Amino acid sequence: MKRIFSGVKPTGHLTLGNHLGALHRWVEVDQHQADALFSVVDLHALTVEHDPARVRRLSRQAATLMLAAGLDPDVCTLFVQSHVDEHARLSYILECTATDGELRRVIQYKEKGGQARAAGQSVRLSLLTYPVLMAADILAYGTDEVPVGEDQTQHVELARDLAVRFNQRYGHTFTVPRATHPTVAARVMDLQDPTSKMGKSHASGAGIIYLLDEPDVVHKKIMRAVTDSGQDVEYDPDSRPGVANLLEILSACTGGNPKELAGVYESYGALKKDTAEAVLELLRPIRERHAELAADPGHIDAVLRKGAERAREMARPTVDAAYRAIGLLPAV
Ligand code: AQP
Repeated sequence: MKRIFSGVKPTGHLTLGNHLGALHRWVEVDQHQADALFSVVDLHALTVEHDPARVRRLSRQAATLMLAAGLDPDVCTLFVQSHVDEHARLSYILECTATDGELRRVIQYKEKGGQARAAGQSVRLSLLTYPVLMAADILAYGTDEVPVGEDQTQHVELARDLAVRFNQRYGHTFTVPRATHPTVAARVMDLQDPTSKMGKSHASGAGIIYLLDEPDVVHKKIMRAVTDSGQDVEYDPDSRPGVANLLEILSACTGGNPKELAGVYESYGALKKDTAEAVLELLRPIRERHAELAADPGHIDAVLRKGAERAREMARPTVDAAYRAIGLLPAV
Protein backbone atom coordinates (compact mmCIF):
# COMPACT_ATOMS: atom_id res chain seq x y z
CA MET A 1 0.00 0.00 0.00
CA LYS A 2 1.40 3.39 -0.88
CA ARG A 3 2.35 5.81 1.89
CA ILE A 4 1.11 9.40 1.95
CA PHE A 5 2.27 12.27 4.16
CA SER A 6 1.07 15.86 4.29
CA GLY A 7 0.70 18.62 6.82
CA VAL A 8 -0.70 21.98 7.85
CA LYS A 9 1.31 24.75 9.46
CA PRO A 10 -0.40 26.50 12.44
CA THR A 11 0.53 30.03 11.33
CA GLY A 12 -3.08 31.25 11.14
CA HIS A 13 -6.66 30.08 10.96
CA LEU A 14 -7.15 27.50 8.19
CA THR A 15 -8.52 28.90 4.95
CA LEU A 16 -10.62 27.76 2.03
CA GLY A 17 -7.28 27.51 0.15
CA ASN A 18 -5.97 24.99 2.69
CA HIS A 19 -9.21 23.06 2.40
CA LEU A 20 -9.62 22.95 -1.38
CA GLY A 21 -5.89 22.63 -2.09
CA ALA A 22 -5.23 19.90 0.45
CA LEU A 23 -7.58 18.89 3.25
CA HIS A 24 -10.62 18.14 1.08
CA ARG A 25 -8.68 15.56 -0.92
CA TRP A 26 -7.01 14.08 2.15
CA VAL A 27 -10.49 13.39 3.52
CA GLU A 28 -12.27 12.27 0.36
CA VAL A 29 -9.53 10.28 -1.36
CA ASP A 30 -6.12 9.96 0.25
CA GLN A 31 -6.98 8.51 3.64
CA HIS A 32 -8.97 5.72 1.98
CA GLN A 33 -6.44 4.86 -0.72
CA ALA A 34 -3.20 4.77 1.21
CA ASP A 35 -1.45 4.38 4.50
CA ALA A 36 -1.75 8.10 5.20
CA LEU A 37 -0.20 10.38 7.80
CA PHE A 38 -1.37 13.95 8.36
CA SER A 39 0.39 16.32 10.70
CA VAL A 40 0.03 19.70 12.33
CA VAL A 41 3.56 20.81 11.48
CA ASP A 42 4.03 23.16 14.41
CA LEU A 43 7.83 23.40 14.22
CA HIS A 44 7.36 25.17 10.88
CA ALA A 45 5.30 27.87 12.61
CA LEU A 46 8.42 28.97 14.53
CA THR A 47 10.31 30.09 11.41
CA VAL A 48 8.77 33.59 11.53
CA GLU A 49 7.89 35.97 14.39
CA HIS A 50 5.39 34.09 16.55
CA ASP A 51 3.42 34.27 19.76
CA PRO A 52 3.87 31.00 21.72
CA ALA A 53 0.32 30.95 23.14
CA ARG A 54 -1.16 31.59 19.68
CA VAL A 55 0.84 28.77 18.06
CA ARG A 56 -0.39 26.36 20.77
CA ARG A 57 -3.98 27.51 20.25
CA LEU A 58 -3.78 27.30 16.47
CA SER A 59 -2.17 23.85 16.62
CA ARG A 60 -5.10 22.50 18.61
CA GLN A 61 -7.56 24.28 16.33
CA ALA A 62 -5.90 22.87 13.20
CA ALA A 63 -6.05 19.30 14.57
CA THR A 64 -9.70 19.81 15.54
CA LEU A 65 -10.53 21.16 12.08
CA MET A 66 -8.76 18.27 10.37
CA LEU A 67 -10.98 15.86 12.31
CA ALA A 68 -14.05 18.04 11.75
CA ALA A 69 -13.40 18.00 8.00
CA GLY A 70 -13.50 14.20 8.09
CA LEU A 71 -10.04 12.75 8.76
CA ASP A 72 -10.75 9.49 10.54
CA PRO A 73 -8.12 8.58 13.17
CA ASP A 74 -9.09 4.91 12.80
CA VAL A 75 -8.16 5.06 9.13
CA CYS A 76 -5.21 7.49 9.02
CA THR A 77 -2.58 8.77 11.44
CA LEU A 78 -3.08 12.32 12.73
CA PHE A 79 -0.38 13.82 14.93
CA VAL A 80 1.55 16.93 15.91
CA GLN A 81 5.03 17.17 14.38
CA SER A 82 6.83 18.27 17.57
CA HIS A 83 5.51 15.18 19.39
CA VAL A 84 7.69 12.99 17.18
CA ASP A 85 11.42 13.66 17.72
CA GLU A 86 12.38 11.79 14.55
CA HIS A 87 11.55 14.86 12.42
CA ALA A 88 14.20 17.03 14.10
CA ARG A 89 16.68 14.13 14.25
CA LEU A 90 16.42 13.51 10.53
CA SER A 91 16.40 17.20 9.67
CA TYR A 92 19.98 17.57 10.91
CA ILE A 93 21.14 14.63 8.80
CA LEU A 94 19.49 16.19 5.76
CA GLU A 95 21.10 19.56 6.53
CA CYS A 96 24.35 17.67 6.05
CA THR A 97 23.07 16.63 2.62
CA ALA A 98 21.62 19.98 1.41
CA THR A 99 23.64 23.01 0.31
CA ASP A 100 23.09 26.59 1.38
CA GLY A 101 22.85 27.60 -2.31
CA GLU A 102 19.83 25.43 -3.01
CA LEU A 103 18.08 26.65 0.13
CA ARG A 104 18.71 30.31 -0.70
CA ARG A 105 16.96 29.78 -4.05
CA VAL A 106 13.69 28.67 -2.40
CA ILE A 107 10.95 31.15 -3.31
CA GLN A 108 9.27 31.08 0.10
CA TYR A 109 12.59 31.98 1.77
CA LYS A 110 13.05 34.92 -0.58
CA GLU A 111 9.45 36.13 -0.08
CA LYS A 112 9.09 35.63 3.67
CA GLY A 113 12.69 36.67 4.35
CA GLY A 114 12.10 39.82 2.29
CA GLN A 115 8.92 40.61 4.24
CA ALA A 116 10.72 40.16 7.57
CA ARG A 117 13.59 42.43 6.50
CA ALA A 118 11.14 45.06 5.22
CA ALA A 119 9.41 45.02 8.62
CA GLY A 120 12.79 45.61 10.30
CA GLN A 121 12.89 42.07 11.73
CA SER A 122 15.80 39.70 11.55
CA VAL A 123 15.40 36.54 9.48
CA ARG A 124 15.45 33.34 11.48
CA LEU A 125 17.92 30.70 10.36
CA SER A 126 15.04 28.19 10.53
CA LEU A 127 13.31 30.06 7.67
CA LEU A 128 16.26 29.10 5.47
CA THR A 129 16.32 25.50 6.66
CA TYR A 130 12.51 25.10 6.66
CA PRO A 131 12.44 23.00 3.45
CA VAL A 132 15.00 20.61 4.95
CA LEU A 133 12.75 20.00 7.95
CA MET A 134 9.87 19.53 5.52
CA ALA A 135 11.99 16.99 3.60
CA ALA A 136 12.57 15.19 6.91
CA ASP A 137 8.80 15.18 7.58
CA ILE A 138 8.29 13.44 4.25
CA LEU A 139 11.32 11.13 4.04
CA ALA A 140 11.06 9.81 7.61
CA TYR A 141 7.95 7.86 6.64
CA GLY A 142 9.07 6.34 3.33
CA THR A 143 6.44 8.54 1.71
CA ASP A 144 5.45 7.84 -1.89
CA GLU A 145 3.07 10.78 -2.42
CA VAL A 146 2.68 14.24 -0.89
CA PRO A 147 -0.75 15.72 -1.66
CA VAL A 148 -0.30 19.50 -1.52
CA GLY A 149 -1.38 22.76 -3.12
CA GLU A 150 0.83 24.14 -5.92
CA ASP A 151 2.69 26.50 -3.58
CA GLN A 152 4.46 23.50 -2.03
CA THR A 153 5.82 22.02 -5.29
CA GLN A 154 9.32 23.46 -4.92
CA HIS A 155 9.65 22.10 -1.38
CA VAL A 156 8.67 18.58 -2.42
CA GLU A 157 11.17 18.82 -5.31
CA LEU A 158 13.89 19.57 -2.76
CA ALA A 159 12.84 16.54 -0.70
CA ARG A 160 13.19 14.44 -3.87
CA ASP A 161 16.65 15.87 -4.60
CA LEU A 162 17.85 15.21 -1.06
CA ALA A 163 16.52 11.64 -1.10
CA VAL A 164 18.26 10.88 -4.39
CA ARG A 165 21.53 12.52 -3.30
CA PHE A 166 21.57 10.72 0.06
CA ASN A 167 20.79 7.35 -1.54
CA GLN A 168 23.56 7.81 -4.10
CA ARG A 169 26.15 8.79 -1.49
CA TYR A 170 25.32 6.48 1.39
CA GLY A 171 23.23 3.63 -0.04
CA HIS A 172 19.52 3.27 -0.57
CA THR A 173 17.74 4.64 2.50
CA PHE A 174 14.85 6.84 1.39
CA THR A 175 11.85 6.40 -0.87
CA VAL A 176 11.82 9.21 -3.45
CA PRO A 177 8.48 11.01 -3.01
CA ARG A 178 6.38 12.94 -5.53
CA ALA A 179 3.94 15.82 -5.09
CA THR A 180 0.32 15.42 -6.20
CA HIS A 181 -2.09 18.31 -6.72
CA PRO A 182 -5.86 18.61 -7.01
CA THR A 183 -7.13 18.95 -10.58
CA VAL A 184 -8.92 22.23 -9.75
CA ALA A 185 -8.23 24.83 -7.05
CA ALA A 186 -4.59 23.79 -6.64
CA ARG A 187 -3.92 27.49 -5.99
CA VAL A 188 -6.90 29.37 -4.55
CA MET A 189 -6.35 33.10 -4.90
CA ASP A 190 -7.12 35.96 -2.52
CA LEU A 191 -10.62 37.31 -3.27
CA GLN A 192 -9.43 40.91 -3.02
CA ASP A 193 -6.15 40.36 -4.86
CA PRO A 194 -6.64 37.45 -7.26
CA THR A 195 -3.02 37.59 -8.41
CA SER A 196 -1.79 36.42 -5.00
CA LYS A 197 -2.45 33.22 -3.11
CA MET A 198 -5.11 33.05 -0.40
CA GLY A 199 -2.70 32.66 2.52
CA LYS A 200 -3.64 32.13 6.14
CA SER A 201 -0.94 34.40 7.54
CA HIS A 202 -1.73 37.38 5.28
CA ALA A 203 -2.54 40.53 7.20
CA SER A 204 -5.87 41.49 5.62
CA GLY A 205 -8.69 38.98 5.99
CA ALA A 206 -11.06 40.65 3.49
CA GLY A 207 -10.01 38.37 0.62
CA ILE A 208 -9.53 35.26 2.73
CA ILE A 209 -12.26 32.78 3.64
CA TYR A 210 -11.44 31.14 6.95
CA LEU A 211 -13.05 27.74 7.57
CA LEU A 212 -14.55 29.06 10.82
CA ASP A 213 -15.86 32.36 9.41
CA GLU A 214 -19.53 33.00 10.22
CA PRO A 215 -21.81 32.21 7.22
CA ASP A 216 -22.78 35.88 6.71
CA VAL A 217 -19.08 36.83 6.64
CA VAL A 218 -18.34 34.14 4.02
CA HIS A 219 -21.28 35.35 1.94
CA LYS A 220 -20.15 38.98 2.14
CA LYS A 221 -16.53 38.19 1.26
CA ILE A 222 -17.55 36.26 -1.85
CA MET A 223 -20.14 38.82 -3.00
CA ARG A 224 -17.43 41.53 -2.66
CA ALA A 225 -14.76 39.52 -4.50
CA VAL A 226 -12.76 41.57 -6.99
CA THR A 227 -13.56 40.57 -10.57
CA ASP A 228 -12.87 42.94 -13.49
CA SER A 229 -14.74 45.43 -15.62
CA GLY A 230 -15.85 42.86 -18.25
CA GLN A 231 -19.35 41.42 -18.49
CA ASP A 232 -18.99 37.89 -19.85
CA VAL A 233 -18.20 35.01 -17.56
CA GLU A 234 -15.12 33.42 -19.13
CA TYR A 235 -12.54 31.05 -17.69
CA ASP A 236 -9.25 32.82 -18.40
CA PRO A 237 -6.89 32.79 -15.40
CA ASP A 238 -4.37 35.14 -17.10
CA SER A 239 -6.62 38.00 -18.12
CA ARG A 240 -9.58 37.35 -15.77
CA PRO A 241 -7.95 36.02 -12.58
CA GLY A 242 -10.80 37.05 -10.25
CA VAL A 243 -13.53 35.35 -12.27
CA ALA A 244 -11.33 32.29 -12.89
CA ASN A 245 -10.74 32.03 -9.14
CA LEU A 246 -14.48 32.02 -8.42
CA LEU A 247 -15.05 29.41 -11.15
CA GLU A 248 -12.28 27.22 -9.68
CA ILE A 249 -13.74 27.53 -6.18
CA LEU A 250 -17.24 26.70 -7.41
CA SER A 251 -15.93 23.73 -9.43
CA ALA A 252 -13.96 22.38 -6.49
CA CYS A 253 -17.04 22.62 -4.24
CA THR A 254 -19.49 21.06 -6.71
CA GLY A 255 -17.22 18.67 -8.64
CA GLY A 256 -17.73 20.60 -11.90
CA ASN A 257 -15.30 21.89 -14.50
CA PRO A 258 -14.44 25.63 -14.47
CA LYS A 259 -14.54 26.04 -18.27
CA GLU A 260 -17.92 24.34 -18.58
CA LEU A 261 -19.32 26.24 -15.61
CA ALA A 262 -18.32 29.54 -17.20
CA GLY A 263 -20.82 28.85 -20.01
CA VAL A 264 -23.66 28.50 -17.51
CA TYR A 265 -23.45 32.07 -16.15
CA GLU A 266 -24.55 35.33 -17.70
CA SER A 267 -23.47 37.66 -14.91
CA TYR A 268 -20.77 37.94 -12.27
CA GLY A 269 -23.50 38.44 -9.66
CA ALA A 270 -25.09 35.07 -10.37
CA LEU A 271 -21.69 33.36 -10.32
CA LYS A 272 -20.85 34.94 -6.96
CA LYS A 273 -24.21 33.99 -5.48
CA ASP A 274 -23.84 30.31 -6.46
CA THR A 275 -20.20 30.24 -5.35
CA ALA A 276 -21.17 31.65 -1.95
CA GLU A 277 -23.92 29.03 -1.56
CA ALA A 278 -21.59 26.19 -2.59
CA VAL A 279 -18.87 27.31 -0.18
CA LEU A 280 -21.37 27.71 2.67
CA GLU A 281 -22.73 24.23 1.97
CA LEU A 282 -19.19 22.81 2.04
CA LEU A 283 -18.21 24.58 5.27
CA ARG A 284 -21.45 24.14 7.26
CA PRO A 285 -20.84 20.53 8.43
CA ILE A 286 -17.19 21.33 9.20
CA ARG A 287 -18.17 24.28 11.42
CA GLU A 288 -20.82 22.19 13.20
CA ARG A 289 -18.51 19.23 13.80
CA HIS A 290 -15.72 21.58 14.92
CA ALA A 291 -17.99 23.02 17.62
CA GLU A 292 -18.80 19.52 18.91
CA LEU A 293 -15.18 18.37 18.90
CA ALA A 294 -13.83 21.56 20.48
CA ALA A 295 -16.11 20.89 23.47
CA ASP A 296 -14.22 17.65 24.14
CA PRO A 297 -10.48 18.49 24.33
CA GLY A 298 -9.75 15.13 26.03
CA HIS A 299 -10.79 13.34 22.85
CA ILE A 300 -8.47 15.48 20.69
CA ASP A 301 -5.59 14.82 23.12
CA ALA A 302 -6.22 11.07 22.94
CA VAL A 303 -6.28 11.11 19.12
CA LEU A 304 -3.02 13.07 18.98
CA ARG A 305 -1.32 10.87 21.57
CA LYS A 306 -2.17 7.71 19.66
CA GLY A 307 -1.21 9.34 16.36
CA ALA A 308 2.21 10.36 17.68
CA GLU A 309 2.88 6.86 19.03
CA ARG A 310 2.05 5.35 15.65
CA ALA A 311 4.08 7.97 13.76
CA ARG A 312 7.13 7.41 15.99
CA GLU A 313 7.04 3.68 15.31
CA MET A 314 6.80 4.28 11.58
CA ALA A 315 9.60 6.89 11.43
CA ARG A 316 12.19 5.37 13.75
CA PRO A 317 13.53 2.54 11.52
CA THR A 318 14.15 4.89 8.57
CA VAL A 319 15.75 7.60 10.70
CA ASP A 320 17.96 5.04 12.49
CA ALA A 321 18.97 3.65 9.09
CA ALA A 322 19.91 7.15 7.90
CA TYR A 323 22.06 7.69 11.03
CA ARG A 324 23.90 4.45 10.39
CA ALA A 325 24.29 5.07 6.66
CA ILE A 326 25.82 8.53 7.10
CA GLY A 327 28.48 7.21 9.47
CA LEU A 328 27.21 7.69 13.02
CA LEU A 329 28.09 5.06 15.59
CA PRO A 330 24.92 3.29 16.75
CA ALA A 331 24.11 3.68 20.47
CA VAL A 332 24.27 0.36 22.30
N1 AQP B 1 -4.32 29.27 -1.54
C1 AQP B 1 -4.11 27.97 -1.57
N2 AQP B 1 -4.60 27.23 -2.58
C2 AQP B 1 -4.40 25.88 -2.63
N3 AQP B 1 -3.74 25.21 -1.66
C3 AQP B 1 -3.24 25.90 -0.63
N4 AQP B 1 -2.55 25.55 0.46
C4 AQP B 1 -2.27 26.65 1.20
N5 AQP B 1 -2.79 27.74 0.61
C5 AQP B 1 -3.39 27.32 -0.53
C6 AQP B 1 -2.19 24.18 0.78
O1 AQP B 1 -2.63 23.88 2.09
C7 AQP B 1 -1.73 22.94 2.68
C8 AQP B 1 -1.32 23.42 4.03
O2 AQP B 1 -0.64 24.66 3.86
P1 AQP B 1 0.45 25.10 4.91
O3 AQP B 1 -0.17 25.12 6.24
O4 AQP B 1 1.64 24.23 4.75
O5 AQP B 1 0.84 26.55 4.55
P2 AQP B 1 1.28 27.25 3.22
O6 AQP B 1 1.35 26.31 2.08
O7 AQP B 1 2.51 28.05 3.48
O8 AQP B 1 0.08 28.18 2.96
P3 AQP B 1 -0.65 29.26 3.82
O9 AQP B 1 -1.91 28.65 4.36
O10 AQP B 1 -0.79 30.40 2.94
O11 AQP B 1 0.24 29.62 5.06
P4 AQP B 1 1.19 30.88 5.25
O12 AQP B 1 0.36 32.10 4.97
O13 AQP B 1 1.63 30.77 6.67
O14 AQP B 1 2.32 30.70 4.29
C9 AQP B 1 -0.55 22.80 1.73
O15 AQP B 1 -0.70 21.60 0.99
C10 AQP B 1 -0.67 23.99 0.82
O16 AQP B 1 -0.16 23.75 -0.47
